[in-house]
Amino acid sequence: MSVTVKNPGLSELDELCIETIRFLSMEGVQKANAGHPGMPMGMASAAYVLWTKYIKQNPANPRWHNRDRFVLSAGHGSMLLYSLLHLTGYDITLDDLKNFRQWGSKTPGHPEYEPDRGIEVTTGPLGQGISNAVGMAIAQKYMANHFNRDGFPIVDYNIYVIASDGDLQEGVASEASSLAGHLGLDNLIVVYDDNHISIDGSTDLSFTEDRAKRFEAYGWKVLVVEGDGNDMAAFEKALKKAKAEKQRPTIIKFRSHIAFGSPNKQDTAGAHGSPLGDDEIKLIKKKFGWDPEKSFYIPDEVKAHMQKVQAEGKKAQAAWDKLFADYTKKYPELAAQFEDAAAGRLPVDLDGILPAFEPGSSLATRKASGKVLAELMPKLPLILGGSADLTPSNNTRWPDAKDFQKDARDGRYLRYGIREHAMGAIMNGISVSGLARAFGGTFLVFSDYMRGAVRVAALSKYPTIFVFTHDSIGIGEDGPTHQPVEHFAALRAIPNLLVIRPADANETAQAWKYALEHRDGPVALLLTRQGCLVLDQDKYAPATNLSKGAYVLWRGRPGLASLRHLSGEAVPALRPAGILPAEMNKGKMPSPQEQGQDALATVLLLATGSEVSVALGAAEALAKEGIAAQVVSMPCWELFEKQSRQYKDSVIPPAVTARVAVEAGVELGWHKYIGDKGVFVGMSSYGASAPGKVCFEKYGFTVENVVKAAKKSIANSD
Ligand SMILES: Cc1ncc(C[n+]2csc(CCOP(=O)(O)OP(=O)(O)O)c2C)c(N)n1
Ligand SMILES: [Mg+2]
Repeated sequence: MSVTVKNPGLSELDELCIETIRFLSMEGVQKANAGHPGMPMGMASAAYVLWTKYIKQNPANPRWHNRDRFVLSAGHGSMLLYSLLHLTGYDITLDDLKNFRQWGSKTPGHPEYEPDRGIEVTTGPLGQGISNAVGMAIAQKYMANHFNRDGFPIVDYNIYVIASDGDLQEGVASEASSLAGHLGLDNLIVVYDDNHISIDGSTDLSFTEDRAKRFEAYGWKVLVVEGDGNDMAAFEKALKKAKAEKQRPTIIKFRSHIAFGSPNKQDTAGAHGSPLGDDEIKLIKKKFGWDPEKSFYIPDEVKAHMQKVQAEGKKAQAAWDKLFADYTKKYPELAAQFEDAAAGRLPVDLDGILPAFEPGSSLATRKASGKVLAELMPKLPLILGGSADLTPSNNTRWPDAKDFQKDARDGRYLRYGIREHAMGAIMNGISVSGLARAFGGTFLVFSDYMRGAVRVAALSKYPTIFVFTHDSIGIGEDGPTHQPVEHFAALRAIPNLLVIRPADANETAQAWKYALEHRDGPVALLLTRQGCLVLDQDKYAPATNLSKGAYVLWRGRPGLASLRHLSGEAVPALRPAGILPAEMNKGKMPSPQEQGQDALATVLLLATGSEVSVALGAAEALAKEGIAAQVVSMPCWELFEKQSRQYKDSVIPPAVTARVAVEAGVELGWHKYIGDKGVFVGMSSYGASAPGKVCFEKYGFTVENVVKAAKKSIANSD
């Protein structure tokens, strides 16, 4: 096959490799009859050079910690990444390329997080990838400072990104890039595919600001590569400059042409998201001197050349392994910490350090969370905290926390600024770094602003911890703009996201324990602004039950004396049916059976968070009237759903159809638990501008109203 070398910086073999990448990409899309051929064709040269000459990687061990990270932020160009992965020997076969976008294939329409196959993050929702990369760069800087010692650059890698017009237009990328500039993340190199085209047509339709000046203003180094997307001499010059930069992140504004080489489709929006068509593909192949009848064809010399990446990768990792072995001898504790973190092990047993909160007092769960972090964070050096400019409200900063800044890479508290969406995406980037994890706070109502990142975390099972405080109308005077009502339901609707809304301080401690030990996806902690009574764990079921998602907290029985939390008197509570003695109140209370009581309550009161105390008050009032109410704390629906049928039936007995749910949010979802005869005490409109207590009263979160609801539900059930 004859190839004309016309591009600076490329050999004949390079040209052939690039053409192979282009053609595999367009053919994958054609075979699937869906996808995005234009971007891979336009960026094939740059991606090839980056991938084969700059990115440090070991295809035999895609998780090798010291690899460079590559993020295809323009995830619609996934065939570009899959072609590179296949040609350099990752676990993507030629058949996988032919099965692009098919059910169960390793080559989904957009890259989905698969670190064992070289997919560093899920991309496709534009703006997420480049923002994840900022988190990856932060994590690299922090860990380099933490682990590296003189002569031992254990953590020493860069983050490379290919981003498109859409990436740069998205607000999340602006937020993240602004922060990256502020933090001087010189380990971040973005190649911007400046192809002047997006779906609607020319970028002149909507995107005319000076992107170079914009990034300069963010504090980035900006380099420009002109030409047709194939001047690799100029591109390499830029890459070298970017690598040498020691103060700022770099963006290379790289002029390219969508669907490069296509006689009829190049530079058209039509090449963005539709197959080029068999005839056009033949024309392209002919133009480049390829046999138009051969498809998914990889010349032997291309195979051999691109597989050299494997040998180089093995060599690079072997050198690092040797370095790490010496490091282990010299710094055994650090090396052990590194290995624990890489294996996902926490350095301490959390049970030994979780604070216990004394019953009887009132403490906002956000404040309890702050106290938990104060105990835990000094012992968890690879967890990075932060807030989107609500630190004093979110209580996310622990007493000896140090800020992460350009001149303080040993800090691990991130000042995200008022950039919720970027915070979400950056935390995701930190959480896939392999060693570090992130949590960060904002008000629950602003979870909407970061929902895009929360969803990707859930889809990809990133272990990010989202801290959402001020979780209801209980926040009071700020009014309906700041009072979440639909947000519990909105977050619970996201599959794989554990939404935990603890009832008091001790449940909050257990929620943190669960979140930190849970590595198989993100967790959202929903915390109150206002005080919540700290429940007596000797009297009620212990907060360790939180791990089951929902549990029987207490059951009133007819004629029971006042509860201590309301009246100061101590009273025995009943152990509910189906709960084993060991799981109950440290074995102090006799079971209903032992007491000769009927095992079933008359009515169930289900509640979460700050409304659990209201439900307890109502249960007591009902008990005085001779009605046995079973109070169920339900901090995490998702965990409850994972329990056995038997357990679930013991907590919410099917035979008890009189049920009330109390939650300061919308009803959506609750019918599953309260059924047709149940009554929901919650919100059906936005809140109001008034003190929190007043809001609680006006919207019916009172003992009297819950008692009324219980009686109504009992009447419904008769
Ligand atoms: C958040 C988000 N909004 C919309 C889309 C749908 N979409 C996919 S690519 C694209 C824009 C394409 O333009 P560009 O980013 O310049 O990519 P190119 O066509 O140059 O490859 C859009 C709107 C998306 N993937 N993510
Ligand atoms: Mg474009």
